[in-house]
Amino acid sequence: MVAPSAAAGRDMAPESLPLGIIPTVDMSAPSGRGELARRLVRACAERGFFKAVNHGVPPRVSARLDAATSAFFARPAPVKQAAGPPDPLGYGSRNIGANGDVGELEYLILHAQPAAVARKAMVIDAEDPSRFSVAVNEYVDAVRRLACRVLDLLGEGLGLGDPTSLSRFVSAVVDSDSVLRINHYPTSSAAADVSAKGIGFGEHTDPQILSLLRANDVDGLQVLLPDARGGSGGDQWVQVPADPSAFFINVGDALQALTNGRLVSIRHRVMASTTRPRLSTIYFAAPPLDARIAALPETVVAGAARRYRTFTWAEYKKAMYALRLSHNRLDLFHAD
Ligand code: GA4
Repeated sequence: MVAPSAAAGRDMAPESLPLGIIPTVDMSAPSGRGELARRLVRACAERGFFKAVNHGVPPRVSARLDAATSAFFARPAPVKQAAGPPDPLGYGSRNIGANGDVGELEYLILHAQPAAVARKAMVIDAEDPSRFSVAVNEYVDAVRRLACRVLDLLGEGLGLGDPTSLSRFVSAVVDSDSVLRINHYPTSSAAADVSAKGIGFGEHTDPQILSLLRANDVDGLQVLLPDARGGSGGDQWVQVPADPSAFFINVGDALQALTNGRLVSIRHRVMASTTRPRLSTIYFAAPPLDARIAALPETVVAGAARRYRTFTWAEYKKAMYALRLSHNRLDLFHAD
């Protein structure tokens, strides 16, 4: 990787600065909204992800959720199991999905919708369910706002006639199919399970529109960067250094389809740490079940073909639950 030099930084417009392997985007837009929109498009087109700083999600909202979820993971196993099995939402341990994928973690997947959260909260925090619901709902409101802001900026940067065309897929509260996933990777002794080979969560792309991940200060997230040198060295797994104050935001399969492949859904995985537990929280911004996913006309470059056939989010989910974690499921939706 070639780091941008200070001299280059002084003379160049921010959008033409080298992206760096892990593009960092200051969401407070010190160089103006247009620059921010262009930089986000570049990051999502060339890398499929970026690190968002000054993102506007209040630290106390994140801290309150982390306290609630850490308290849950500290409960005895039978109490946690009462919030499972993950069918597909709920508490789960080691098993990921229904098709044999296994990871070194326990997790909680919640439908990010107040009525669903309230139902689960009765099992998760029977003593004071509203304590849990309030923490989750506040967090979901804040990250949904951030997701919509990013999508509006991407809409602007992509030159969409209606720049809100993307955020409208994920802004609904009641019809939302968005999910909140909290992953707890316990300390693992490498000797304890040699078969796991250090994989905390196996490689995959996220199926939804946009994923917003925040984690504690324990490394583990890795992204697969396409070989920039044209095939000589192959794709490379790159470690994303932890930063609890930032959000790591990635493009999902549905956003790749909506932009005809202009924005790319990146493959990523989590390697388990052997020394300290990792806690991560991911908001998967998804469309309503009946939403039709088709390339927005402005993203289909003149003369180019549509890469994917139109599908509904419900159809895509059916395929995703039928396949293994690492499957390249968008391949099934290629236009003929
Ligand atoms: C990957 C992204 C999210 O964690 C998730 C996962 C889901 C699950 O754990 O139930 C899936 C996986 C994810 C895609 C393929 C299927 C479904 C596990 C699996 C093997 C919650 C999601 O939406 O898709």
